[in-house]
Amino acid sequence: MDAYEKLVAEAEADHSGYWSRLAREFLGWKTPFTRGLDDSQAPFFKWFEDGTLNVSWNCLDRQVERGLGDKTAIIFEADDGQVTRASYRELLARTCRMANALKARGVKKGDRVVIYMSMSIEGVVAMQACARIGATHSVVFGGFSAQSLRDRIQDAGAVMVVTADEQVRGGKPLPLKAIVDEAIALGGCETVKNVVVYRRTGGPIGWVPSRDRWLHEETQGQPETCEPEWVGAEHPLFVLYTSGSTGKPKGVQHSSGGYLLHAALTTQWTFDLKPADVFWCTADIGWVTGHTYIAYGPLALGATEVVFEGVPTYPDAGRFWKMIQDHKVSVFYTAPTAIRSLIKAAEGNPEVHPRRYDLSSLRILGSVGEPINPAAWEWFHQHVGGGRCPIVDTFWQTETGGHMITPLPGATPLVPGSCTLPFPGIAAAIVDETGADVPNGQGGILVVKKPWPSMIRTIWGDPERFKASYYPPELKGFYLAGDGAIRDAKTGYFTITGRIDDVLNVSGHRMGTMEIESALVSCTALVAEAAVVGRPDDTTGEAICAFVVLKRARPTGDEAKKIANELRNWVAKEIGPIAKPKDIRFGDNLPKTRSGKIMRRLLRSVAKDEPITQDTSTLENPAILAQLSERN
Ligand code: 6R9
Repeated sequence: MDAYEKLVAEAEADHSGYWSRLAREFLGWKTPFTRGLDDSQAPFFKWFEDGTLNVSWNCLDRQVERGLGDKTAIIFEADDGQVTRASYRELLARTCRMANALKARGVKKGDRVVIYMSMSIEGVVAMQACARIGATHSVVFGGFSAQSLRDRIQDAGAVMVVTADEQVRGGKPLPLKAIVDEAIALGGCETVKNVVVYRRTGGPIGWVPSRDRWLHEETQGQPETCEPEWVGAEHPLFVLYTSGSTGKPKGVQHSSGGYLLHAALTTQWTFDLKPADVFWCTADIGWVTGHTYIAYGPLALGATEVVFEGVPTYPDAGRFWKMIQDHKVSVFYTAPTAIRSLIKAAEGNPEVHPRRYDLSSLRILGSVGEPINPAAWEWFHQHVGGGRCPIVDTFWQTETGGHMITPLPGATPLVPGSCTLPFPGIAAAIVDETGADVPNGQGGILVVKKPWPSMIRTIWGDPERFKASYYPPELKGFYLAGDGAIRDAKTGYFTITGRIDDVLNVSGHRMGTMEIESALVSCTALVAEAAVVGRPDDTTGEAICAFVVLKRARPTGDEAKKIANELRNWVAKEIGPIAKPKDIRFGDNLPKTRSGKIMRRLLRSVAKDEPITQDTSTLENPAILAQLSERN
């Protein structure tokens, strides 16, 4: 903790100088920067702006130059258990060939490339290849629907989509290319010149000869070297779409220099990474965790990492433990929702209990995506970590680029359920609605008082929304995270109390209630009105509960079940299966104030099957609550 305090003090004394020192230590620059933070156009902050670098050079060439060419960069385990490895030298060669292939198709610096891929070495290579030529990638999670994919392609104005024929999860092939075809057929994707397809399964797919290209044909004969495009530190490395409080997802734009610095730094410090470690982050590259802690951070440090195609429950719920054993994983980073479902599975079947496996290689455990409840923490600590591995509960967001509040293993004394203290240099604080500090022990709004290198730069194409979402005027120039938090009166430790906006967290996936509502009401044949709220769920953290008014009479019994199912499938088609409401209830109306506002706080109580104790005097139609309490 002394070392931690020292770093905190260094950052406090000279914020820009502290980050500049680390940017010089952790990254290789083509042209050194002369200035750290530029806040002249706040809240559009810039870091290391006159420096140039290349992210892929930092992740690959640099490792080869350091003598790590033969070190395994990626251990890939496919859904069916087949293992393939790529050394740093091989990863560099594959990245260069793909970069050359992209260039040959006219992709240039600043162009956007959408990546809609399975978890694979090729997925990481595609991201690195974009970085190499200065193209801005936008990875779309393979579980999103054609409609969602189309919206993202269109918003990003992508010139190319990189995809796979299919992905394999839990023994089943699932379409990817077919969904790209469907997305483009929806219209509005005229910017897309080529669709490049990685052959994963060889399953049947459609083909548009003027547009579609096989990745293996494109890369065949391409040179294994490719001069990196040296870009300014602020050059957009990627845009990643995430849910906000309105219906339209936000394209979170990240930089090259500042982002990579924090990716490398946090991977190093939060996971105390050592050269011999085998690091495994179980996230998908479609989420920010897969960007920072699979595609960039570990590679920027020359680490060996596991990349997994499949799901934790196939062929059985011992898969994670078996993989830790087989690959001698030493640092394991996963999500509370996975832990909770594996606890359930292990309780039901001793064969898949972690004690059946040799997990002695583990050194450090990590958690991300949602609050980890103390019971899950204890189980993870005891049964996975053998009571000896620190758990780093890392709080951060798509917008923050990397860890914000987290223990440092071996240093920070741990408290289950608390993400403990800010990462050195991150000015996290808790304030009230006016931006004034609240005392420890009292909850409030989580903010970050000073800019940091890996912060969101803007919302792609919508700087006004960026300002309004993250820098509301009443907060005096502090970054608004969108979460509530409380600090312990004695230790000052942070505990995140959950989102304070209309964003839900279901199995660690971020979803806007408005997004789901607009999907429901877009079913114009059936739905007149819909309101969506979250309710606590033992396994998924939060569950989606939708209250729906139909255009026809309120259904009951089997008819209600049937329509609820239709609507679930509709939402899956509009957004993706992850957005399917768990619970759909029908009413003749929704609880509204006399001025017509939906009273969501009442709906939240109804969703929880809680007795209504709140004030309902402003409610126009109190009888509706009993109706909405009926489950289908
Ligand atoms: C990395 C990631 C961000 C939201 C965030 C918060 C929740 C993430 C957490 C956590 C409590 C943690 N969250 N980590 N809550 N403890 N350790 O998950 O990014 O998908 O953008 O979600 O997730 O609510 O605001 P993202």
